[in-house]
Amino acid sequence: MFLVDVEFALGVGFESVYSSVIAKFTSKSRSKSIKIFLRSCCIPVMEMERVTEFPLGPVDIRPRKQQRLGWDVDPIEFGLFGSEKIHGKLGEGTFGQELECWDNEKKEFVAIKIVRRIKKYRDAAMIEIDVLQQVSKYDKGGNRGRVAEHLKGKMEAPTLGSSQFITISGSLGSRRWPLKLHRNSISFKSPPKFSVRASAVGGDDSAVTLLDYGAGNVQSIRNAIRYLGLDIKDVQTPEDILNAKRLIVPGVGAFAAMMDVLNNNGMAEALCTYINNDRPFLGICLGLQLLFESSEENGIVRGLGLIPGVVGRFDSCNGCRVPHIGWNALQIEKDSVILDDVENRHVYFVHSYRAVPSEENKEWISSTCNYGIDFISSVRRGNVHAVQFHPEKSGDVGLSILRKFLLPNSCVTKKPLERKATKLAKRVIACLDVRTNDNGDLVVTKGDQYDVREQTKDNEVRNLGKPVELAGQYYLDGADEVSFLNITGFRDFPLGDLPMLQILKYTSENVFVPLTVGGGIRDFTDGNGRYYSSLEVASEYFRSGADKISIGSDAVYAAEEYLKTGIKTGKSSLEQISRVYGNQAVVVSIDPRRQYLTSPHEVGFKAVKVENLGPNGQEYAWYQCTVNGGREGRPIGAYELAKAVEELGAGEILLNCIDCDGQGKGFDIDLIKLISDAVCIPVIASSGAGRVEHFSEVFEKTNASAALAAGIFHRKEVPIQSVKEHLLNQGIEVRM
Ligand code: 1PR
Repeated sequence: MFLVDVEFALGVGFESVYSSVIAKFTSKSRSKSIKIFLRSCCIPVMEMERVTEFPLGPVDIRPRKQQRLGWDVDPIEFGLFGSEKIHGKLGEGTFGQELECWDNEKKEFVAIKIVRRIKKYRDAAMIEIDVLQQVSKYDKGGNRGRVAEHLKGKMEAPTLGSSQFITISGSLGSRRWPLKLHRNSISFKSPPKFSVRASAVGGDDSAVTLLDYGAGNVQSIRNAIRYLGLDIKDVQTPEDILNAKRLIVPGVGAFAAMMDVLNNNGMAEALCTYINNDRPFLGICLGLQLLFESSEENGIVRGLGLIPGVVGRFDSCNGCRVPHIGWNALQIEKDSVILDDVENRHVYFVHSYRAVPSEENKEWISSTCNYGIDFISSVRRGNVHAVQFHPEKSGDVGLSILRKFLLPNSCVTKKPLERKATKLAKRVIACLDVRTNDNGDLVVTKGDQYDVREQTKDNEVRNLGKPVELAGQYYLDGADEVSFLNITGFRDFPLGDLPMLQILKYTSENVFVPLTVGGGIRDFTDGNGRYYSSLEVASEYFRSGADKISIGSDAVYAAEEYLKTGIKTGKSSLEQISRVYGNQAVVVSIDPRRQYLTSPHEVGFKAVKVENLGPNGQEYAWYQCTVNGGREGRPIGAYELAKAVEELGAGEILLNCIDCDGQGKGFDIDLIKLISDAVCIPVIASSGAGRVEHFSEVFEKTNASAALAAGIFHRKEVPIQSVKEHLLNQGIEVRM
């Protein structure tokens, strides 16, 4: 065990690796020389791997907000976070994460674990790391092995304490990636000796093998596995599948993309062999669908063909909103060890495609669910399990399912059952509006009609708590989802806003219900001319633990353009992100303001007769969309916007109302009815909740699928459980 000083700053070429992560950090540092950490050479190995999947351009370095950001988030976390960002496949934890590192004495790579941060020291941070084991496994082939081999020959190992530069150049495929690291960067606080020991959680035998085929976000399942105390071994080759002790195939992304990856590298065949040999397997969502003969998601695409049947789309004509998002009940059809105790509880689904029961596949079916029709919610044969829902997002019920699969001998205490789940539940969502206050701290705030400043002399930003803490609390309190809205994202660039990414990352480690994040998702060109696509921004949010992203302003511009031209360009953030991550992952957040009218024909937008008359007795209103947190009204109504974004690929609508926000007088029923009747995707009612009765009112009078509140939860005026109990008493199904 030893300590390492860590410093970063500008100008040593390392920026070509770390992109905006370092940029943000370096801009905060007052230093003009970069000092790199962890015996420096650990980074290139992983960087090389990263380059093959998501090349980053030159770094964006500009001094910004130096004085405001302070040291609230320690730079080392940025540094490691940066490496994690680059090496998403190697592990997501910052602390507790394993990294490769060049052992100068042994002249070989070793795995290290970041144990804890010791303290900050001037412009540096000190961390403590543990050396776990030699990374001999990386020498055995696979991408990591090849990269490690490749670099070994070229790398001149650093001499500690020297002040020269080391230059490492490596190439992978046609790409060259030169790095320069400053040797002076590293100073050990105790003798640089590695104490080699086994991984804390056990070696490969205790690891869960995870097939991340790269088609989407699998961060949530990683977090859940780690939460249960297990290591993750990523599949690199078909042999890894065949050698797995327990294999999880999580399912996110599109069916065709997944099958392409599996077929092209021999993994489909390995999976069939593994499953036919009755080895422990758990498929989740797409991981269930791939077992069937084919899916209609992207035309007709063949699956593994192990279970008879075709995966088809839910039909929104029968009154059900598609995607099927939310907490639904299972009908257990046969004994399935992992689903013991689950029958009467809700689990979380998010999908538009499903397989249906038939004579041919009935021997596989362990449970079904109803959403307009009966569909297959889980299958089991021997040690092979697959579920259509997401256990990693199904709270403690889901964790218990995973535990039964991963740790079959562990004893799980049954939670006493209060009610029986029968159908899709209405969701209760806690929302955290987040922004930096005037001291540079990222805080949960809350506005009155979007004004988040106190009405005091200092006019400071209202501070209602710490984002990670509050989100964790709401999860424990029974929130069905948690949303973060980075409310100044429209003017700040989210990839420069690492605290927000950190918040998401830490929250997702302990919150096992869906997490949505919004704010600032748009294409962006920085001061150096470096272009970032909205897809990159969204990808970063997903990589940090988001299950869904929410788009505000940019969706308004996209809808305006679409309504003007009638052409779907495929280039808007909405279209791009939903194409890659699926529309269930894309929420559009609408911030409308009520505009009263005496006649519905006064404007060219859809108007409604309002229950509460306007200030001059007006009987009608249209709802004008705004951008930039309500600062600018746009020539488009909420109705027109909702219909347009549904066509462009939104999977859900978060429907705010500026007039009602923070007022505690109830949701805008006229608006929510208007929009929830107009679209076939789920609508989340937001703004104005003040009492439990407001929740039952919105579900009784409109077709909203979920209701979101902020102020009453932050101020602890109404507990989430009270809302749910009230809804149950009113005969409205909720998850308890
Ligand atoms: O435009 O893509 O950058 O996204 C910005 C996001 O930030 C949008 O989702 C927008 O709604 C949100 N936002 C921007 N400014 C504010 C603000 O409050 N000044 N917050 C803001 C929106 C609205 C709700 C709120 C409910 C419930 N917050 O989500 O939580 O109204 O509140 P209540 O229960 O206390 O009434 P972009």
